[in-house]
Amino acid sequence: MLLTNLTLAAMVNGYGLIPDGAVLIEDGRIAWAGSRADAPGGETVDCRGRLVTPGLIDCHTHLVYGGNRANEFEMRLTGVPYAEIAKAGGGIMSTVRATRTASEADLLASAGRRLETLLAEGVTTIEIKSGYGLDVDTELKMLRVARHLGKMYPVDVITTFLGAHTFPAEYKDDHAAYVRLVCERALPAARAEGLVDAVDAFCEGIAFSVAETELVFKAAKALGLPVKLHAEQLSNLGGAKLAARYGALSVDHIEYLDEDGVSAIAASGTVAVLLPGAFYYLREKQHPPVAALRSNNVPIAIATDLNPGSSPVHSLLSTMNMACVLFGLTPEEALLGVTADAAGALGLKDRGVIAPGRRADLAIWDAERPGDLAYPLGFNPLAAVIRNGELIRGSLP
Ligand code: DI6
Ligand code: FE
Repeated sequence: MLLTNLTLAAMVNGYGLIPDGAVLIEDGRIAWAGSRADAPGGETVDCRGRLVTPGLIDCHTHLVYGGNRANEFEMRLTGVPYAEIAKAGGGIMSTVRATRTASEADLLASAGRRLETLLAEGVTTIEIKSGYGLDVDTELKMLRVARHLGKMYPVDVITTFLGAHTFPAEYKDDHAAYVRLVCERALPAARAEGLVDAVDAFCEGIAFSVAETELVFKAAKALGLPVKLHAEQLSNLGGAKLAARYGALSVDHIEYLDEDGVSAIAASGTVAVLLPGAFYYLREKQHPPVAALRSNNVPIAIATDLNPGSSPVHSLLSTMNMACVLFGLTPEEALLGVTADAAGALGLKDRGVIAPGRRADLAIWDAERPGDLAYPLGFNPLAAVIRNGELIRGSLP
């Protein structure tokens, strides 16, 4: 299939814009991409001048969970801080209670609805974390649901084990025992069932210390799993530096990351994942060090962080807009952040750009230029999606 008459944003060295472009797809892969004038032959599909980008990648979500935390949204707006709600047994723990009692079918249904809203904006790959179980059975249940979503919906699901999300009530006076449960029981059991693609932790004053996080990383490495980290979201504990030492795929949030931390992740090739939805909902003041990330050539990804507490954001396009308005990213950086650099944050080398040999995961937009994607808020110009070389949404031409 040869797609022609399109504006191509290949996302190679920035937009990699080809105004009158064409893409040849063979066996689910991109066989060729370039100017229409140079296009090889093939069964031609006229895209009527539409914009074509790689399929979008949401590289950080907590999509699977039980319950809802609208009550905490109301509390925060009467002045109760996020960390205080967490300390009082709300926050992550209230979602843990709801997730433990939810059946796999309930979780599948609620997460499926959320997933559909993301797919309607051209998402073809999504990362989903556990972390609302905090016991062996529920962590595995969440990861099974995540894997199941990848079979039910036309999307690739990358799973991340986040047993070290917070300390469950049962272990509030024995943190060391919970860390042992995570490292010695939950993670190996999840791994044995093939449910884990990467391991994450929440390194923060209200969650895991740097030393506790390191134990989780050691357990991950012993099982041959890559790591990533929720780091320096609410304070600067030095989690990103630890993550860099373990060759982390990404460090996420990083509002409080300092120059030293930026140098460390630059040296380790770790992707910086910015989560403007959480910054927006928590009405944070501290901005991530975007200028330092740029000057150190650190790849910047952005993601929804979709979760019921700090980021009930169900739109990657809106997240791109927030990254521009709140963090000062350019629309070009925002699009790289949900394509090429989001692939990097997941350790995926086969997608995120439109180039020969990569997967033919493409989003086709009723837009004239790539800057049109980050510019509006609440407007979805998606026309069609091709995944693995097959049209799975919309119609062409
Ligand atoms: N950081 C986050 O943004 C989410 N988890 C985390 O460690 C928030 C999770 C929640 O509030 O439910
Ligand atoms: Fe998160």
